[in-house]
Amino acid sequence: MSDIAKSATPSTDSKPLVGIIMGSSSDWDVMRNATQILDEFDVPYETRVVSAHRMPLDMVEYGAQAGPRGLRGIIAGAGGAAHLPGMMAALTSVPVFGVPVPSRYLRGEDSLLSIVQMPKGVPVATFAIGEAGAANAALHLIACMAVTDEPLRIRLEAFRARQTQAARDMIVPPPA
Ligand code: RP5
Repeated sequence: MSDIAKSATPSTDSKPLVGIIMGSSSDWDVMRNATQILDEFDVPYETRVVSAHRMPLDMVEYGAQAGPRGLRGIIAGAGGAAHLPGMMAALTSVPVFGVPVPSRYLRGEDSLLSIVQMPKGVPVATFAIGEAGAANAALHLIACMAVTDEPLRIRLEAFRARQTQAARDMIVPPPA
């Protein structure tokens, strides 16, 4: 195992199928929304800070190892001049799901535009700014995996059915 893999935190003893990386530990409050979804679906993952500008060589190693280590997808969150998702997509053919993290001054609009505006040829699937984006990145990765994983597809359908029922049960105004 490489050093970069050793320094990632696995969610379980199982081999991680998903890498959740972020530019800083300050991104965790947003990115943990992706981990919560993967936990709910029992999809093993690892979490790791991989800063594109503070540790570029580690980022290169992580990208180079992602495929050989068996990762099926990488959820990458970053804020500001958010180049981590795009650089990761450049380093591996493992699909990259980008999460724009809200920034201090531009509320994450800078992060969103940095991640979504990839030039033709190296795509990053880009999600909403913040918590919803992190959760949806995990749900979309699960949907991709579920195409060839019937038990996972059944769990995803059940998740959606529960969500539908919860919306039908809503009343307004909400109870105090
Ligand atoms: C980016 O810079 C990180 O993804 C984070 O969103 C932002 C600020 O990082 P810190 O200064 O809080 O470490 O690289």
